[in-house]
Amino acid sequence: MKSLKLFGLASVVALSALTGCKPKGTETAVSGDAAQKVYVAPGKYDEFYNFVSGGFNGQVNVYGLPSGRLLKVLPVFSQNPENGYGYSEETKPMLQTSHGFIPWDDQHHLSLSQTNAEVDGRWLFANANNTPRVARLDLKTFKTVEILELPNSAGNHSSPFLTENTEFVVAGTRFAVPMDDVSGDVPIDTFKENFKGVLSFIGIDQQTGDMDLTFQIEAPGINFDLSHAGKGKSKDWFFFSCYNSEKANTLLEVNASQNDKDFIMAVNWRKAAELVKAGKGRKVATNYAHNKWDESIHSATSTMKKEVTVLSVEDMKDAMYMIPCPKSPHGCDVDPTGEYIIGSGKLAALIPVFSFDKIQKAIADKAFAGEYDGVQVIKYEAALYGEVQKPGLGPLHTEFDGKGNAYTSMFVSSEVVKWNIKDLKVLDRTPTFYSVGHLMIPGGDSGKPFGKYLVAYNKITKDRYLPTGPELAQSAQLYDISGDKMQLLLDFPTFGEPHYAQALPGEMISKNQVKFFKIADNKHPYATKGEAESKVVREGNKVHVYMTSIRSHFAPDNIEGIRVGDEVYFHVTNLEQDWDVPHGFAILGNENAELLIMPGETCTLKWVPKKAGMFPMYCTDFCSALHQEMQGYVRVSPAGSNTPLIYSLNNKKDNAQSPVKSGETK
Ligand code: K7E
Ligand code: CUA
Repeated sequence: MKSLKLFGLASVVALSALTGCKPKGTETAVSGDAAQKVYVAPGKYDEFYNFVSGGFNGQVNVYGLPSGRLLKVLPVFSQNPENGYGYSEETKPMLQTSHGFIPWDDQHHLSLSQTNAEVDGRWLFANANNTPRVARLDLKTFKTVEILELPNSAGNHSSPFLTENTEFVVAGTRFAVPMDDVSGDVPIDTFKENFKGVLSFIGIDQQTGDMDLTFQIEAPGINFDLSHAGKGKSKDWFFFSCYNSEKANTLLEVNASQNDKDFIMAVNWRKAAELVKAGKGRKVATNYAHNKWDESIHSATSTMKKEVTVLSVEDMKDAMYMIPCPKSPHGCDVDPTGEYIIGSGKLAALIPVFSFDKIQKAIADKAFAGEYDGVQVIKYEAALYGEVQKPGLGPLHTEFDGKGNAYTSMFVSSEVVKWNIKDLKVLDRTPTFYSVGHLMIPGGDSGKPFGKYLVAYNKITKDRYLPTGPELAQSAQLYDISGDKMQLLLDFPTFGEPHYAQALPGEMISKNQVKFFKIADNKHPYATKGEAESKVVREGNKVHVYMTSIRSHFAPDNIEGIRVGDEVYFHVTNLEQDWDVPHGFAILGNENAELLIMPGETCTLKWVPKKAGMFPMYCTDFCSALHQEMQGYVRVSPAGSNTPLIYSLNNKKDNAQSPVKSGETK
């Protein structure tokens, strides 16, 4: 009731700001209109997929817009018991790093692949903030298919942002840290000498999407916060927001807020790539994981890489510039034309808009105001197109509607502000509930936004939902931006904490979905392509169970002769060849998670029984009317016992078709 009332109130506030009239009886009219706009009738599809960062949940979450319905949680950087990601033997290598197996991360930003600055629906890139990594998801299967660790980095925040033809994905380190080829075991107060801010440039194979850490740039030891690539005329450039130009290493809230201006750093990535091709840069010894999913074997492999090419400030002297930007900038956004670069200073009372043409002219005219650690600093006025005056308090992020308007989130004043890019006039403002962080318009950071909706991802929900203990629901809010005035349509809860998001029209990817994996193409080394092939093989204390699942039984479903201390690998192949018929697999006492095996796929659960006894196993996914019958037993005998290894399906004495079989011993 409370939230209903508040929703009504919010609408009234918005409406009265619009019309200036006294709110009376408008509540139902406004919410009725809004309800219709977000209503997606049962059985109908949403118009957009909305991919939302999972924040400290570490995953990516898929919602439908405009309904706000949760469609799926996509495991990326965290183990996911729902489908065994990070628990099954096949997926464990995806979470390998130079620090070992890392089961969690903090996921902030997403980028959809682009062709000619337009969203193309092939891949989705995601960053891991804590242990620096970039992931690629394949939008045909909605699976994480690649994770690349980033050396010489810590806090991979300014990531992943990509060029207009997905040539490069960029990743800037938030924390300046000592390089990997020198000792990091140095006094913290040697920050200014020893700490570097490294930018990573990940080359993308245009056909396969495979990532490769092509090179890095060893930049000054500043904090890189966010980034966007140019597009159109500015397509060869990346722009990074930088804070802590003071290079403080303690009490940053005070010490990194001293300078009136920090920087946007402009980097010509095409020139940098040419320098690397021409042999520039030093080889830095390091260690980083490159994890790849191979769908033909339904398995991931992890490879440790040992070296990276690093360009210096000196190498980059004609290809990297600083632009002063007030004050502790967070978001760094480029408009659809590629001409305007917007820096959102968290502590600034205005929003500076820089002109790409003016930046180029300033470089040609050498309109520099000095150097910052060897990087030329362009004069503020020489790069500035203009300032949006009195936009609100605490600007964070800006998106675009493709009609010449920009929308900036205001964290402190809890509002979205719409302004015109040409004349920099504020056109509209609407409250968010509360403390908006990122905002997103479908395609809103590409050259061709789809417009129509804007979603605000908020940091605080306070009184918007039924309370849920000390931590309240995380939340997004959907606005209609098709008219002159923004209209709040819907609140919907999200996984916490939401940061950036991307969205694209449903039909761009729905038609390309993989429905099942062909069993004939399954090259998993432990695949069992028919029940007749199912078997149990002992190799010392390792036992491999070649198991199949089909509605509604496992083969085999009775196993004896397992001993305490064995390592048992259940390699379960789902024989179904139909859309949306996964089977699950779980066994009493297993310490990892279930498996959820897609049709045609093989997944492996490792199980080490700790005591003798009877261990039931079952299918966890309600797959048919006889799903509850999809179960079996594993008998475990004490270590050293000589219970024979036998396995069976339907082992009745009168059934000659399926006799009890002896397991092989190798
Ligand atoms: Cu939440 Cu992009 Cu990590 Cu701003 S960041 S809000
Ligand atoms: Cu298979 Cu339930």
